[in-house]
Amino acid sequence: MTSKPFPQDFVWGTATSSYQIEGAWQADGKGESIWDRFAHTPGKIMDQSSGDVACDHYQRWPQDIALMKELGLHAYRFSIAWPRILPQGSGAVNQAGIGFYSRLVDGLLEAGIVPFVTLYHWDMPQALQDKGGWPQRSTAEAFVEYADVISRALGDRVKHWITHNEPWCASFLSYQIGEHAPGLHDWPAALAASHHLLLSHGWAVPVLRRNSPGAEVGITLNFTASEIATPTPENVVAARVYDGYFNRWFLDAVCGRHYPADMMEGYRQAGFVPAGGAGFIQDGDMAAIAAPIDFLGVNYYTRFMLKADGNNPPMPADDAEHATLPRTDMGWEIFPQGLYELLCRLHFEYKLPKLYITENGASFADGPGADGQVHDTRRIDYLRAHFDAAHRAMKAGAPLAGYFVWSLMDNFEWARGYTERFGIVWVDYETQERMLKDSALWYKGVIAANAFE
Ligand code: IFM
Repeated sequence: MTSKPFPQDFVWGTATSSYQIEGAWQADGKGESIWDRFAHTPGKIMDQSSGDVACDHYQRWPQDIALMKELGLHAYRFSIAWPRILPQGSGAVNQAGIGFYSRLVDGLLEAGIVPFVTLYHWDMPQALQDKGGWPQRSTAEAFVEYADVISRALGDRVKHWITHNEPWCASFLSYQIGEHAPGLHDWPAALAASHHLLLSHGWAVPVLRRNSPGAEVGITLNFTASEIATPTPENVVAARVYDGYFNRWFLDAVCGRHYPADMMEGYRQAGFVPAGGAGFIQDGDMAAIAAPIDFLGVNYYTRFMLKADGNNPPMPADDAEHATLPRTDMGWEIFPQGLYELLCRLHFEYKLPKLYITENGASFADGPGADGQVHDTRRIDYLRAHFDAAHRAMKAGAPLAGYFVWSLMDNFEWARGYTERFGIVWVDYETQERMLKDSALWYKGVIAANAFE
């Protein structure tokens, strides 16, 4: 096999998020988040679990940094729990929460690991949801206050900021599909939420730049390949619509192309936005959302196989019959070619200045075997195939600057609780012991060589 080298300054990292790993849900003045409330509501989480303890990273972060160092990671992407900083969402600041992240950042820098900080990975203060949450414009205003407070505190040391993680999840998955907190089934609310998430991003960008001189600022979007088996005209439209719903709605807005006209029209026809126009969009909003970014964070896992469904406008249906690729434990088809095509598309069609893969990885349940080790070869195969796709896209010109494997360690997988394991580090939730899986050792080798085979 030939060795595939990456550029000298390529950033190799791993990613996590606050609610998924920290635990300590009530510690040191933290406010309740929408995920605390949601997970504590019976029936919402598959295994009836919550992030109350999770990986106890709030206590064990020095040990977790030591693991990162052992792997030779260049960078670590984590998120800040907004309710630790502003327990009520705005107003009173909780210095103990700031202190936690300040120590974490210092610890990372001492270990030679660059912090990539995400401001919002879904754990909004419940107090803001009580006032309506993301469908309300005031939540975007509160977010900017939060961005200001935390970037004033950390902006001297943190030089990579991500405003939001996967606004599709924070809006449609949460307010329309109802699988994530706060668990609503309301299309108009989801559309307004998506707009206010993006607006809060656009408003926060100049604030982050002001408080963190020289920093790189971006946003992370999640993308899925929208595939069809048979290219009938109806199916081609179905794929385009799904791409509009999941990908273009966010990407076009951030890139200054406004919301896609075809999607807006579809939503109008379905009655999700009023005939007179989307009332949640005010003058100047689209320009604010299009604030220039230094990079786009790309999260990619899988493809969706789709077919037209005339009974369910404007959404297509799953084409389960043709979704025949091998799957991860999430049930997601393994489709590395989609990552190659995505990175090329972002480069050639959207001309983005810089890309980081801020998440990519696989859930496989493999645990310790007879020898006590975790031989997660399927995860290694998954990562290798996706590294290869990224490598090919870079050869084609995509400005990919780094890759963050999801996830550093097994953690709370949202509505699926602890039933899924995405980590390259095994976590024993009884003892909180951590153990490097084979994939972590393999990744360590990739980082050391700056190449893979
Ligand atoms: O665990 C999540 C993460 O929080 C956001 N992106 C997808 C991951 C796997 O589902």
